[in-house]
Amino acid sequence: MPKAFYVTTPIYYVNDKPHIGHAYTTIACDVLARFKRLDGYDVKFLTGTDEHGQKVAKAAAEKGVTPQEICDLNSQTFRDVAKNLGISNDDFIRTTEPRHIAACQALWKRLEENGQIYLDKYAGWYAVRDEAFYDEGELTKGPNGEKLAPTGAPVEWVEEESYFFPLSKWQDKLLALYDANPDFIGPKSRFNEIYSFVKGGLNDLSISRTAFSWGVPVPGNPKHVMYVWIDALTNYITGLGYPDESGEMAKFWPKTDPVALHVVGKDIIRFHCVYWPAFLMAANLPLPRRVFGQGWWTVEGQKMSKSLGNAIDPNALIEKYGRDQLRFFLLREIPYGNDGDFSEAAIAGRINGELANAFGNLAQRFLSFIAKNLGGVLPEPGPLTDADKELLGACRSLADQCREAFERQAFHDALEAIFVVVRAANGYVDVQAPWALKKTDPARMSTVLYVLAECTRHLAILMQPFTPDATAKLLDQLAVPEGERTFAFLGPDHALKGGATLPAPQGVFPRYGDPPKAAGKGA
Ligand code: ME8
Repeated sequence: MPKAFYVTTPIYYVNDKPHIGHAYTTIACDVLARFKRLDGYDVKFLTGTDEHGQKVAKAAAEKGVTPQEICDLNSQTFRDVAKNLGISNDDFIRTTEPRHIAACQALWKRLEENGQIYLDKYAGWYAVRDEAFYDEGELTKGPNGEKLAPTGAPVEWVEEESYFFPLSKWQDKLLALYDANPDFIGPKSRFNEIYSFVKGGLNDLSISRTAFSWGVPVPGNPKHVMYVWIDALTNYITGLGYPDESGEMAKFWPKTDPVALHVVGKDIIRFHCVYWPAFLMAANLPLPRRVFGQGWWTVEGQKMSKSLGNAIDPNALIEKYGRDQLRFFLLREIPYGNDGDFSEAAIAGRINGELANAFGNLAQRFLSFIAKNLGGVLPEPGPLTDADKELLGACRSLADQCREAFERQAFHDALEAIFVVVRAANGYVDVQAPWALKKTDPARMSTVLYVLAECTRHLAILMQPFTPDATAKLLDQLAVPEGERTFAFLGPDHALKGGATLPAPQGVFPRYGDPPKAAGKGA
């Protein structure tokens, strides 16, 4: 039985269009999903849109359209961006779908049956922008003396009848969960942040609203709609068929040995690491395995926002640099989990320095040599020297290094390990100088070319999650059959077969800034 892996992005609010911050999370999840599929896991990858709540209702009213219209329009935009980014999600959930409304109502009823919901009155502060309640003590003062949420969002005073979830009673259970599972929250800094927040004591949570109607009706009392976060978090199990607890729920949300990874921005870890596990425990449902809170991108030092008009459209970057290049850049540039500042100058540097000059050039150097001098036939290797063994040994240890890094969502560590080998392989070409061996020692030349091809096969297979289009082309050029591109083929029993005819080489990682016709030409 293959092992199961379930990965989810946050579901994005449809009040606005997707920008590079959303694309970042979705790309990270796509890379995780692709990696695990290549490693033999049975993977489910879910993304989607969060369509209820006051924020979306307000955005619709400002545009003079119905909430459903703005949802339909912007949800499609998120879907289109995902397609353009080459995202391999298995499902796309919209919280306005009947399957989701049914799941939310089923979860609500279950909480109610378990005595985990009570009716009372909420009087306090609410920030529509964050869709979050705040205590008086958390608020700060804005430039005009106005009250602001700690995120800077404006707050309004709300007083209404509301259903509550007794979150305060779950403090000990949550702390016990974190103590028993130190990997439940990553990276470590976010674990510490959540731990001390919960340790500081929890208030019961208002989980319904009556001031507006754009939400999932509370079963038995449709004057109330569910608080958008209980609705939104439920998407992760709607996507598995909840309330049906067999099928995908049993596989990807198992009672023991959980397999689900929620990747979210650091802005919403409290919802995922405190509220969500508390709701699940209160409903006697299993838990996810881990929540990873990624860092925040600013643009030229500033927060990306609609009002500043500096939100970066991922489609424009794909158009300009290419989608593999954008995917690679975002995960290579900043250690995953840290904040980063986005600047276009850095993209070109990464593309040219690493994809084109280091990796692309490595492949083109030996592939064009084989095409020109050996009629495109991959040579058979002769006896291996220490240098050959060292390079091949470095390649063979890469998959495990990447697996270890992926367990921590440390894409930057996996990529660094890969690029250590790319640089070693380029050094090997320089030292072995196959072009010089052509006249002096053709047998040795054949071995060197073979070792380079085999090394590139490893690198290309492991780079597939990051740069799927280019590596597919590169593996075609190495004549690696489509069914032999998984990590199972990186083991000691598999290697390229000498004598294979290789297709005509073609650059797969063009330099940014070169005229198109020169793109991808290796040295
Ligand atoms: O919070 N840098 O949706 P949302 C990095 N609907 N990541 C960023 C980013 C930035 N500047 N801006 C956004 C919501 N993100 C809820 C989620 S889940 C049950 C409900 C990413 O549209 C980051 O992952 O505001 C963040 O958590 C997510 O987009 C929030 O998207």
